This record gives sequence, structure tokens and C-alpha cells, in this order.
Amino acid sequence: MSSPVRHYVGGRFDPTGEPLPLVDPATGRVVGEAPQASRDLVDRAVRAAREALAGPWATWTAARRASLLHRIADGIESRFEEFVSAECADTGKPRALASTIDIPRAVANFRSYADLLAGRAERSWHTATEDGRGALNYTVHKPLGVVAVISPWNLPLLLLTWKVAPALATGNTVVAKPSELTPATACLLAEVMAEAEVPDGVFNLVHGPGADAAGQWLTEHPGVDAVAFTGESRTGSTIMRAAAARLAPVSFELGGKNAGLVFDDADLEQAVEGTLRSAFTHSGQVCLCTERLYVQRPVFEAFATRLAAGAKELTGYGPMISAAHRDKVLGHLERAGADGEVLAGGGVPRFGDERDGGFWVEPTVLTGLPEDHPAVRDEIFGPVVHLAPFDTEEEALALANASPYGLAATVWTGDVSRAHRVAPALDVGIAWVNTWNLRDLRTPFGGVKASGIGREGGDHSLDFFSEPMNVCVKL
Ligand code: NAD
Ligand code: 6OD
Repeated sequence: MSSPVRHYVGGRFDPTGEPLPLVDPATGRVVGEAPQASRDLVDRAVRAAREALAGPWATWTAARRASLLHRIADGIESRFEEFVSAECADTGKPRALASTIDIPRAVANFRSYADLLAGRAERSWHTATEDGRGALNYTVHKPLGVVAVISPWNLPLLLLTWKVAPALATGNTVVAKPSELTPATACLLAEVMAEAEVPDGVFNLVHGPGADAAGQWLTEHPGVDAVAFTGESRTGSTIMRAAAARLAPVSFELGGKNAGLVFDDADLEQAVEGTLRSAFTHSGQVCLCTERLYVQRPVFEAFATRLAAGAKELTGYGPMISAAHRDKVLGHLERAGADGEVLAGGGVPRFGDERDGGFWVEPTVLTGLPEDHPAVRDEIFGPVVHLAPFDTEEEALALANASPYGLAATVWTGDVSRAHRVAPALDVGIAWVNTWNLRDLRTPFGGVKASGIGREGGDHSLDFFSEPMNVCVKL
């Protein structure tokens, strides 16, 4: 790790707090430690953010904030390799992923919100009045205030900056808390913020776990005006209760149990390739990954054979984030192996080197389980996909939609009319047709049902992080 993990409060780095060991998921070895914020430190971070809100930051124009976001993006780019190494060390993810997805997307997050600010239009209305003089109504967008940003371990910098960038773009101040498992790139980001001359207190960073620790203290803090959270649905419920006590707005990106539908008119090779990506990218530890795949009966056998062969050939994948998460995934596999059929994987790969101490799980393809089986119903968040056949379009939709989650879905079909019939009928926030995880940062991103509240991306994030106010002037 390039520099020690520290908090960043009011423009100062702070190394204090009970140390929490950092474990390399690839080997299981302790490779560092991170300080856990005390309740007092969390309080100081919130107070620093509130003071900054009332300082010169309040007078910054949108153009000035946009240019600051570009400087932050420049700062990440100038230390690109350091960011990549830190992300890989914390998550165990392959360098090929961190250097092409995580860190470039963090840069893009800052740049895209800077660009969006420039094109953001204010609306105004002339309102007729009986005396003929009329009134002018216009909208002023104010920041929400002090925003808590709480993020998970799977895409640490990408998901943190996905919220921090629009929060700063709209003039808020931020107290961020990354996952206790992956704090390193957030700390590098704080260094970049300092180098980019982000005013003291505008961006603050505290480390530590969630329950009975920094995360909880932050979400319960009366000085926090809004909470932007990505993580498990259950954690979302807990945070919503804390925010509800003072009616603070929340933006939630939560768990999923994403379905894929493969119709018999699909390009099978494309569907297999796409599913290998959608099921096994980052070893399934992406909220958008496909865990349930429904394949139309005439092509089921051919598809299953090719997908299983592809899964067996995968190399260069990464480990699970922790021993606890690996055990959870293996628990699902043990039960699924007993109740259904394992077409590929199902166990732990052996390397004959130090990686045998790490938290690895083979890319796994299952079939033959009932729809109410835990491996088909619950989010696994690992390299596991279950295949089941269907006969009709209606049945496919019913299967896909019978989930408490509703984040994303993929549809593989060669019939353009079917694509436009099926995709909008899915109970999800994002449906991809003949592709997966193709992102345009201006589009709405988020889930329905237990997968989230609100939308991120483009104007949706700028809207969440600002309070529109109407001013009516009698002429
Ligand atoms: P998690 O909910 O355990 O933790 C996420 C963050 O919340 C961490 O920073 C954690 O310390 C904090 N936290 C935990 N308990 C808290 C509490 N009581 N109060 C305040 N903060 C608390 O999730 P995770 O294991 O880090 O991430 C995996 C989960 O995230 C999966 O369910 C995955 O689907 C979901 N996820 C969703 C999206 C999305 O965009 N929808 C993206 C990535 C991950
Ligand atoms: O691409 C994104 O914007 C995004 N929020 C991805 C989330 C992935 C979840 O693990």
C-alpha cells in the first residue's frame, strides 16, 4: 500500500483510532491496518463539513466547482498506477479490472459531472395575473447541506466517487465512509482533494465499520442532512430508520438477484460470451451480475453446455472479498450441490502457492434447483449462476419478475420487437438487450423493490443532491 490509511477531517489527515487489520483476499494474509474513527472523530467530521458549508465554498460558482472536479480527475490520473495498486491490494481484484474499470470510471465520474454542470439549465415561468403585470417564477437549486456517503467494498473508488462527484458538483459538503474492508483508495482520493485545493471541510473521510461504529454514528448524526448509500438491502433498511428519525432524504443503491433471459432466436455465441461476463466479472461481486438465467427450452441444452465449458476455461479471476463472504458463497454451493446439479465449478480452486490461503471460489454454473431454493432466491454476490428452462415469453417474464429485488436484467434475442416488448416489462431499473453493463453516465441508474430508492446518474444525481426552491416575484 502506498501510504498509510488515515481519516481526513477539516483539511487535516488524522491517523488516530483503534486499528482494524487489512487482509489481502488473494492470500488471506494481514497486509496492513486502518484506523477506526471514534464517535468524537465522526462528530468533528460532520462539524467540519457544516462549517465549510457556510464558508467561501457557498459562493463558488458552478463553473468554479466544475473546474475543481476536473482538477480532482487530473489528480487521480496523475497517480493512476498508485490507485490501481491500492484497489487491487484491498479487493484482490485483477489488475486488468482495476485499470480498465474502477480507476478510469472514478476519473470519468468527476469529469462527467463537471461537464453536466455546464449544460444544466434553469427553468423560469412568466405567470399571468389579474392586474396584467404578471409574476416571474424561477427556480434556485441549493445544496442539501452535509451529505454522508457510505459505500461498499466491491467497486470501492468507483462507487464512492459516483456519489462524491455529484454531491460536490451541486455545492454540498461531504463526509464519506468507505467500506472498512477497502479503505485505501478513498484515502488516496483525500490526498488528491488536498492537492487539488478542495477547501478544508468540503470533503471529509472517516474509516471504520458500519454497525455500532462510524457508519451508524454518521447516519444517526443530527448534523447530516442526507445519506447516499450503496450496499446491502438490509443495511439500507437500518440506515433508512436512522435517517427517518430526522426525515433526512436518502438515495439507496442496494442488492440484486439479477435475471437474464436467453430466447431461442438469440445469437447463442454472443449470449454465452455475454453471460460469462455478466455472471463472472469480478467473480460475481458486482451488483449488476446475473445470478439467475432463464433459457428457452429449444436452446437450453446447447446453451448450458457452452456456458459450462466457458466457465471451466475462465482464468485470471479474483477471490471473494473476505473469509466470511467466501464461506457464505460456499455454503450456498454446498446446499445447491446436494439439491441440484453442478455443471461447472462448485468448489475452491487449488493453486499450490500462497493463494491457497486466500478466499477463492471457482466460477460455478448450477441447474435443476427449484425457484424457491436459497441459491436461486437470495443474493449470493459470488461467481454463481443458476440456469433454468422456460417455454414462453410470458413464463420468462413471470420467472424474471418473481423476485423481491429489481436492479438489472439482460435479454438476449434476435427479434427486435420481442426486445422492445420484453425489456420494458421487466420489474427492474436497468434492462440490457444483447449486452451487459454498457454504461452511459447520463442515464438513470438504480433499482426497484428491494434494490434501491431513487436514481443516480446524470441529472438524477444532480437532482438528488440539490434542493429546488421556487422564487415568485410580482412584477
Ligand atoms: P454492506 O451493506 O454490508 O456495507 C456497505 C457499507 O455500509 C459499508 O461501508 C459498511 O461499513 C456500511 N454499513 C454497514 N452497516 C451499517 C450501518 N448499520 N449503518 C451505517 N453504515 C453501515 O454491503 P457490502 O457487503 O459492503 O456490499 C455488498 C452489497 O452491496 C451487496 O448486497 C450488493 O448487491 C450491494 N451493492 C449494490 C450496488 C448497487 O448499485 N445497487 C452496488 C454495489 C454493491
Ligand atoms: O456503473 C455504475 O454506475 C454503477 N453504479 C455500478 C454499480 C455496480 C455495483 O456493484
